Amino acid sequence: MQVVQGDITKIAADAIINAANSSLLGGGGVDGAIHRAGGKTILEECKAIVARLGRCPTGEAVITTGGNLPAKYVIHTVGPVWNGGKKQEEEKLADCYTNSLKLAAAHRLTSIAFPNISTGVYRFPKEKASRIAVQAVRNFMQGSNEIMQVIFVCYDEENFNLIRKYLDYF
Ligand code: AR6
Repeated sequence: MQVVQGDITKIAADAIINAANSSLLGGGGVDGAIHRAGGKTILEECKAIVARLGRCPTGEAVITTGGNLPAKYVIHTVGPVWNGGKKQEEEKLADCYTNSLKLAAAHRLTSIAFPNISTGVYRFPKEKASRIAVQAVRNFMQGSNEIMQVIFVCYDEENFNLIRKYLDYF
């Protein structure tokens, strides 16, 4: 596991993870940036997934190609909206990381880049979210035979410092 500060749309990984919403139709934040940089094929693929499977539930993940991005694939996961912590927000956030990695493994993808899911518009406390992110990725790696390179791509310095702290800590 590694951490960098920067823009995830510039990362040439096998897959980058998108912090989407259940509609999979795009939005602001990292979702908006990925759709803008990746072009319309990503949105078309998302619409086809919703037509087939319905909206994407919180904590789950789906995969599309990377369109015009340097990444080969985009894994779209829906983070929980923070509502005080009594609505299974922590479990759902861990599910986002675990289910994204399961999907990546199923597609034989080995380099994966994550943003700080739910820590923007969805208001998840950054400290808690960083601990959950690092623990969920570590648990997945320890429990599977997959050899994966996971990079946390933090847009802001606060998240960068927190992820760095938890990478050292665990
Ligand atoms: N690269 C990496 N990280 C980024 C980038 C980027 N280009 N841009 C923003 N971030 P948010 P959420 C960081 O709000 O909280 C959307 O409208 C940002 O600093 O993008 O999961 C969706 O459609 C923050 O730390 O996602 C949903 O409706 C982190 O990405 C809703 O927002 C996540 O912030 C999802 O909310």
